[in-house]
Amino acid sequence: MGSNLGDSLSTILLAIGALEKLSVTPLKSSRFYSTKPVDCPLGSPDFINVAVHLTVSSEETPESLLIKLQAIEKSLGRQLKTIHNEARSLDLDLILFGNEIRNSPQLTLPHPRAHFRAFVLTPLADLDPDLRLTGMNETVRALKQKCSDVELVTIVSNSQADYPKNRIGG
Ligand code: PH2
Ligand code: MG
Ligand code: MG
Repeated sequence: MGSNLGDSLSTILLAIGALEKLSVTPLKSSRFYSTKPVDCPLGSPDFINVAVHLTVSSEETPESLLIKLQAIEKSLGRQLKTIHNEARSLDLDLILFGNEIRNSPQLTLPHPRAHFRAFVLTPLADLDPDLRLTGMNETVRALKQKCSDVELVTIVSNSQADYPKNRIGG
């Protein structure tokens, strides 16, 4: 998830709380990262990026989950966009859903740009460095090491990231 508009830290914490309700096991969160905007309009604010892992109920599909993610985005102030990658209060992207593959206009799984974006791979590697995005040979740790923009991702200070439920990998 990402936010670069408004009180991003509060928004992200509220989003994690909402996502926790969709998970049948305790939600796992990465550390919180401050990241430089990638492919965004000039002068865009920095983002906070976080990755979370949920275990959804057996009836949940990528499509049904996406609808719920979009509802959470909307409830936390996401506006309809007018400019490509303009600043947004909250972006909840599905990176991976088990081994599901999708190529529809609504949804591409795994996320089509996750494997080369440090702002995705760095939090993802917190959750599971040995994870392989479906269809990829390399682990997220290896992909992250190959990222040229990896230096543009910094860990938000512990005081801010110290959300009570913020756990790495468990
Ligand atoms: N999301 C984008 C485009 N660029 N850059 C950063 N640093 N973080 C993001 O979450 C992000 C981005 C499209 O959704
Ligand atoms: Mg996105
Ligand atoms: Mg999105």
